[in-house]
Amino acid sequence: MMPSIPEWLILHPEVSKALVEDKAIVALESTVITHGLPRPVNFELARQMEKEIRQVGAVPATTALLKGEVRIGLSEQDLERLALDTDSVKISVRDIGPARASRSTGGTTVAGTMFLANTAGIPVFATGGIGGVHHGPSGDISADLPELARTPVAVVCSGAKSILDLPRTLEWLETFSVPVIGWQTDTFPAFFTRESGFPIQIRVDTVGEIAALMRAIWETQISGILICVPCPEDAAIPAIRINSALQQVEQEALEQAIRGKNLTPFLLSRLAEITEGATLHANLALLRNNAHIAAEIAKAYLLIQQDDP
Ligand code: PSU
Ligand code: MN
Repeated sequence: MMPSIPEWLILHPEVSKALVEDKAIVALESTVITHGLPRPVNFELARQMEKEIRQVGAVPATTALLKGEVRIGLSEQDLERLALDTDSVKISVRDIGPARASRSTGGTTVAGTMFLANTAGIPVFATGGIGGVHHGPSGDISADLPELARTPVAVVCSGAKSILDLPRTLEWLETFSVPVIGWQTDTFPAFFTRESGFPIQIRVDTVGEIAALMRAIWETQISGILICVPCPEDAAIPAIRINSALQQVEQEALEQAIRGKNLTPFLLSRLAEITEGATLHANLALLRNNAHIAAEIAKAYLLIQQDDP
């Protein structure tokens, strides 16, 4: 069912058609493109994620702001422009209005994308890692968390990097009643590493189970649902290999007083430099895999709605 779309939200024709025809759609964020990955790998990855989704028979809907226009679904040309633009900004929910006013181009974060996907009536969204509670005394908590607490979109991710305080992040999600689901896992994945050792609430093993869970949850509460998919085994990095690099980049951020919205991009890019690209391979593999699984979830969720409305 097509919700009523506000006039400021510009849907790609393929996405509006999919909404009208009740086809499976997967929303994709774009901060990972503009600030999470180096150029030109970022463009290649963005295309590959869209391709994974199409191969499953769903429609990709990458969200971004282009010269102040709020877009859901980008043409390949738009995607390329966004990926190669060196002036693009990082857009969370509170940045959407100001970015419209200043006609900025930028990538939307998990929070920004959830908000826009929900406005368009798209319930499934794929990404790499979510923001969370940072280590140390900064008090930095990503706007991804409160968005997960209030916006009914299922976010398929590989947990969060251990540049974040994972136990505190999980506590936050519990306090604000966000269901956390493990895809074939009993612990929260730590992005490059498959197992963080921190237990999560529910484990599921099939997309059918996830679809049923999403429905049961959304019948009783309005919130996001976090679906955690570990990095594919052949690309994952053992915790022991990644931890010293993580400690080093955190120390650098502290010394250089990097804060606020610059913190996550700084940590990500330094991490890739220090590990000489070793992290990049895992990053790309998990993003593609999450896009694929999200597309299957979107299809299963649509089926369950149609079979038993
Ligand atoms: N974590 C990653 N890669 C990313 C991000 C997080 O491993 O690209 C991006 C996501 O878009 C996420 C955002 O929503 O960073 C969180 O930024 P902040 O902590 O400033 O809210
Ligand atoms: Mn932050």
